[in-house]
Order: sequence, then C-alpha cells, then structure tokens
Amino acid sequence: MKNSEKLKRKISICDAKLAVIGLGYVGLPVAALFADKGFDVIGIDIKEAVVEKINRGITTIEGDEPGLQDLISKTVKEGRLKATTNYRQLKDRDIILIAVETPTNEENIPEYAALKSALASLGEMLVDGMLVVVESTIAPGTMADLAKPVLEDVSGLKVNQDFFLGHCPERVMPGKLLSNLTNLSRVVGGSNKECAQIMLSLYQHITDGDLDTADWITAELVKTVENAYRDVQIAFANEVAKICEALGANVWELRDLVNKSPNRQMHLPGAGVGGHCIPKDPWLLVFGTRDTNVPVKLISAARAVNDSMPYHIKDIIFQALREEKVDFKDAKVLIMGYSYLENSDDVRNSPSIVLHSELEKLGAEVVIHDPYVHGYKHNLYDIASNCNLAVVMVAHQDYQNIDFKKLNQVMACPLIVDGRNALSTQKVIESGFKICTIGVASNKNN
Ligand code: SAJ
Repeated sequence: MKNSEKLKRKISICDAKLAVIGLGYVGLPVAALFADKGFDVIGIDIKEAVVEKINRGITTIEGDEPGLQDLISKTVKEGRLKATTNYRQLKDRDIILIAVETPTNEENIPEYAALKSALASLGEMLVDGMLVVVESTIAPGTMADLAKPVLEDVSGLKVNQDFFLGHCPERVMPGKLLSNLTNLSRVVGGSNKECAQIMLSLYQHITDGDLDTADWITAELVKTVENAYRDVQIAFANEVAKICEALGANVWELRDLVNKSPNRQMHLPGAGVGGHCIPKDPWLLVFGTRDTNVPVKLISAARAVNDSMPYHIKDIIFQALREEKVDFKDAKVLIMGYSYLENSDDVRNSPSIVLHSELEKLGAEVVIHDPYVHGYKHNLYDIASNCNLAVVMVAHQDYQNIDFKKLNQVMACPLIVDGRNALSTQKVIESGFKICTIGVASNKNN
C-alpha cells in the first residue's frame, strides 16, 4: 500500500491520528490508553450523552474500573482525547479502531446493525493510507464477508492497495479493563503480512502482552474459540453437578478430587452463565460454520446445558418449598445476587433475570437483593422479611458476612438454595436453615 512507510513512521513516534468508533467497555479504555501514550485520539459514539460526559472528563463505564476515571480526566484535560458524534471528524485520521457491540438475537444469529452502520459511515470518510481495525468480537468470516466489502463499496478504495484492514479482538473483562488491555496478549489479524506488522507496531504502545500476527480468519477464531472453550468447560461442570445431585454425591468434593489428577481443571458448576461474552461468542463461532458441513454439536449442546441452569435452580426451589408444603403461588422468594458475576454491577444476560421471570410466571412473589446493582442495594434482613426461601445466584463477597441467625428470625421459612456454593453449609445449618446447594443432593439436613 502506498504511504505505508509514512504510517509506520507516524505510529513509531505516536504521531498518527487515531479514532475509536464505539465508546463502551472496549472503546473508551482503548481510546484513553492510546491518548495517554501521546496519540491524538477522537472517540466517536452515537449517544450524545456519552460524548458530552466524556468531554467533561468523566467515565461513562459503570462499576469499579481501577485507573480509568483518572486516565480519562487526564487525557481529556490534555486535549489528547476528544469525543464526538460527528463521523466527518474522521477525515484527518490515520487509524480507525471499531469497537461497537456485536450481540446475537433470539435465534443466536449475530446482529451486526451497529457494525454495519459504523463501517458504512466510516466508508464515507475513508481516505488513502488509512488503517482500519475491527476490535469487536465477530463470527469467523465477517472480515471477508462484511467489513471488506462494505468499506470497499462505500469508499471505492481497495484493501491493501489503498488502505489496510485488520481484526484485533479485545480481551477486556469488566473490573479489569485497563489491566487487561495493558497486560494480556492479543492476536493481530492483518489483511496482509505488512498490515499485521503495522498493527503490531501500534498495539505494542499499549500492551506488554504478546502480540501474535495472524490472518483474519485465525484472529476471528481465536476470540470466539477461547470463549466457546470456557463455555464448554462450564457446561461440563454443570452437567456433572446434575449427575451428582441424581446420584447423591457432592460435586464440590468431587471437583476437588478430580482436579488433583494431572491436567484436570474442572470448572465451577453454578446457577448459570451470564455476561456479554461467554453466552454470545460460542454462537458467533457456530454462525461462522454455517456454510460448512461441520456438525457443530458440542458447542451448541454446551450452550443448552448452561442456559438450563436457572431453570434447574427453579426446580430445586420447587422441591424445597414443596417439602415445607408451600406452593409457588403462596411463596415469597428472595433472589440474592442479580448481576451476572460476583462483585460486579453488570447484569447483562444474568441468569437471575431468567429465574426472576420463571418464579413470577409460577405465581411467586419475588424480591431481589444485590449489593452492587442499583435498585437492589437493600438491607438484606429487611428485604428478606417473611420470605419462604432465599436463593443465592451470585457469590458476592458481601454474602460471606451474613448473620444467618438474624436472617432466620426474619424469614417465614428457614430455606436457602445456594446456586454458587457461596455459603458455608455448616454455618447455615447451625443457624437453623435447611440448605440445598447446586450439585449436592443430600445436604438438606433432613
Ligand atoms: N461461570 C461459571 N463457572 C465458571 C466460570 C464462570 O458458572 O467456572 C459463570 C459466571 O458466574 C458468569 C459467567 O460464567 O455468569 C461468565 O463468567 P466469566 O468468569 O467467564 O466472566 P466474563 O463473562 O467477564 O468473561 C470474560 C471473558 N473475557 C473476554 O471475553 C475478553 C473470558 O474470556 C474470560 O475467561 C473471563 O472474563 C475471565 O477469565 O475473567
């Protein structure tokens, strides 16, 4: 590509002008990090409120993200980070990173509306010599089937001839955005080897992790496969938990023993799999195989197992209430933990949302406690008053300090379902409760 030497030189001295499209969990920290390294960065987002808040130097990311607020206020104050809704400001950029959402719909098909819109708007502004990098997690084949054709058709320019096009999937995790971005390894998938090398020279400014060059399809597969891998591992643990309940064993003891065997790392069974990555990325991988005749069975079966867990918890609740001769329609149930992950306020795809809806469908009155989620930060002993059962859906650290004797006094029935093995069974039983823990059939201390 013409001007590639000029682009490399600009990157090496942090003189390249950057833009980041999509200022969410991925885009905003990336924009702030590059700005802090000395690059001139423009952040683009469709939400006026997000743009306005960032230009006041305030983070728009919920939850505790160590270092992010300081980085944003510093780089905005220095004039290195600016946000806008106006795509026309891309005209003078050298590098554009795209970090918009790529959700899947009810049929587990990727919804690329945000990505298509970003690519089309960017295509209008694309000029000779630019590097475009898609950071969003995408189905294998999306760079070739969507990103390349949209950018080329709208701009009239050609990949590798006029502009470079890469895919560098993000590996951020809520609560660890900056540390992950600056430490974790990443794969840089280039439209050709030169493009991959230029991407490597860019990303080495913000991360100490390995930067491995690859082609597009490999980069697309890395992210979707690594999360499908985790989903399958969790599904295995969940299926073994159900086996243990049926056979009268304790999956938590079993897991400890299994993991003593070399090269075993059985994951944690639980009340389900939430978040914005693990429930979605396996479906992106499956979608990428749609034009092949590969029988993709294990990945979709694992999704089904993990999606079944909130319903399994509902069944455990049903059994426990029935033994106390309480019908669902007369029951008041406390859900403890509404986020998808411990010590987080992120509720995206939380299994608690499914359980909440199922219990209400069955006529139960449901009350919710979560020390991190806005609207549910109640006093536990107040919200538990007159509940027939409490179910722990998230292993929040706060639940290690519960006064179970006090909780027992305020509840109508001494019933606890522990969907995460978060509680000390002994302590709970000594406080007069009956407890059912996921993966353990026999500790209802009947
Ligand atoms: N979960 C289990 N059992 C386990 C592990 C997790 O039931 O053994 C559940 C959690 O409760 C949660 C869901 O799965 O509901 C996802 O948990 P997670 O620990 O995978 O956290 P995420 O969703 O933030 O996943 C991210 C992913 N990172 C990216 O996609 C960039 C994932 O690849 C990481 O492995 C994970 O963080 C991590 O290890 O923290």
